[in-house]
Amino acid sequence: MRLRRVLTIVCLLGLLKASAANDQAPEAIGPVPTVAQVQWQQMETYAFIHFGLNTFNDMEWGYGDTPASTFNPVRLDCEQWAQTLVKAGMKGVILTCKHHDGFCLWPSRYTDYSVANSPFKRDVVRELSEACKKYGIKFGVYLSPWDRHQASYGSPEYVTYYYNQLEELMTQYGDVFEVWFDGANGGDGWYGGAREKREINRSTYYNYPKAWSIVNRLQPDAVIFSDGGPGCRWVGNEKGYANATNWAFVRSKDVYPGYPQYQELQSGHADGDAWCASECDTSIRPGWFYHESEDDKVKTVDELTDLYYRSVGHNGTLLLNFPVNRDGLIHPIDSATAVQWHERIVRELGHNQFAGATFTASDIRSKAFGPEKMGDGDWETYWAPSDGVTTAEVAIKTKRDVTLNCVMLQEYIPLGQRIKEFVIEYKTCCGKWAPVLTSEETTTVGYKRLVRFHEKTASEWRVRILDSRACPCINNIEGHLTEIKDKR
Ligand code: FUL
Repeated sequence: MRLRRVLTIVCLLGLLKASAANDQAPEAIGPVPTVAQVQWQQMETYAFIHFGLNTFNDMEWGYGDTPASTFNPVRLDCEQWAQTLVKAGMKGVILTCKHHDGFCLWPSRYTDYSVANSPFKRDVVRELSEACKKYGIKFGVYLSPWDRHQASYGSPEYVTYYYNQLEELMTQYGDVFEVWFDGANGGDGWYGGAREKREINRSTYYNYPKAWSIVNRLQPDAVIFSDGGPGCRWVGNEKGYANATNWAFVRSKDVYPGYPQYQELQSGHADGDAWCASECDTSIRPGWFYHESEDDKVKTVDELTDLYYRSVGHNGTLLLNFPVNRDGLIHPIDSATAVQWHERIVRELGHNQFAGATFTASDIRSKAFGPEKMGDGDWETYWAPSDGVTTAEVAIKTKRDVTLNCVMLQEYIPLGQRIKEFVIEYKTCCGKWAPVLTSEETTTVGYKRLVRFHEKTASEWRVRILDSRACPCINNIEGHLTEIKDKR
């Protein structure tokens, strides 16, 4: 009798302990993002601006020998850029403060090859950074390491010059959200002033860790872009998409600016040791810089929409370039297209058909992590099953039949990227579960995964997690009907 009572007490204590443990959030599974990396990924879409001497010389990679006097954007209006970008849903903009030709859009005290010696004279970096503040978008910096103008390029002196310019940009223009370290180096390039080939060892010459320490010291919240981060990574193509399977990790010891196996970056490294989500960069036109001959080659709203699903919807961000024209303005074709594209995305993803639905999960770690957290619109709350549960399902019952061709999933990434494989199903009219079938792999999720499929109509849906690195933590599941019907 006594023994039974003791055993009962022991069991009760055990249960209490277990439920207390379940009230705790799951432990993070590394690698995990910093707060700045999470905030950066939440921006989702932001703009690139390529503008400089190339704009006036109809070039993509100027040699650095065209005179500063050719730069004269008489109608330049950075407020027009910022206002256009806001209407296009962009949360920030990164400016080519200096491209490979070495011409500086700000009056750098370290060179005379800048706006200061052009007829234009004005500081474009200042004007854009101020317009960003005025219109509420973030400001970022591109400073090309490769410089075809500087006579010292190739020697240690140039590297000091580069750091000095970086310091100027990090201290003179307010907060910077991202700094872009371009891996391009055109190994056999022809150099303007010296007219010779100068080869450097890309992985050692610039001493990137030192450059990054300058950014970290002066702009601690800035995310550093390069082929392998450390803040965010190149996606391994300039077409603006990531693979459907896309890990936010890289093997930090393997990847460096100029990494030859860059195609791997389209999916990241499942076994990576560093958090380094992908940024999908592309231009709204074929070129990065403005060319009149490309006025009729602006990407269409359909093309941009598809890219959104394959960048933001594949656990990346979209960095969309606008080649500012010789007047110093975003061309009206580009701005009209970008604004219509944004309106289209808002239309397509602005009406969640799972709003008000009932969510039921196969396992819940505790009430605080219940399945309704996926439909509450709060990004900080999420559904999580018990520790060790790596196969689980969530069923969604809508009040009436809904027609969908897209499901959005989001993981709570501060605790790491977890899901390795999933399937989306709907209940057919004869009461059987069937997969919605997509033309893409349904493997990783990450910050955001948009899965498109042929239209299906049902009131019961489910997401089955088939494999996960640890118990899944999902903070959002939405159902949508996009305009490209039956595309996939
Ligand atoms: C590349 C550069 O060579 C292009 O000119 C452009 O700036 C693009 C964004 O990155 O590496």
